[in-house]
Amino acid sequence: MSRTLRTAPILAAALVVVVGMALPVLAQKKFLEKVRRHYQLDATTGKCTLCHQLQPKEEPTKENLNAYGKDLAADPAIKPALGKDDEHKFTDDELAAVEKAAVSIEAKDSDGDGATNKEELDLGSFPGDKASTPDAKKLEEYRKKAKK
Ligand SMILES: [Ca+2]
Repeated sequence: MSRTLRTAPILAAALVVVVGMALPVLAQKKFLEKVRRHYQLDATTGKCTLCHQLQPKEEPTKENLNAYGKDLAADPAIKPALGKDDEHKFTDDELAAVEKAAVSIEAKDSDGDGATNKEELDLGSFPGDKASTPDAKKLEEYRKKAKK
């Protein structure tokens, strides 16, 4: 085997890594981090599909936001953080705007499944997916506690 043939797969792999890093699709990863920390989300809901409706291998973009992602993007509080495509350039204020928008839509039921966004985030279901709802009993207990 020639030297060129042996190094080709390595070069190809390196190229995939470089191209992968350059894609703007991860621009809003910092948004997710912010929301994940605020609600102390675990790996179940603290991921891209919190705000995006994704087909297998599909990357999160502003075109495939789910109901919760759309409400978040439409909230006036998030404005300062929108329109940037480099996650490294978000200021603390801009990221605080994302958190503010998330809090501002807490009482909404984005996916229309009967549980508010906050209830879903606190109970570990997806606020943007109608098929994902909090356990009825847990939701009842949660609401009783919230009233106290
Ligand atoms: Ca809901």
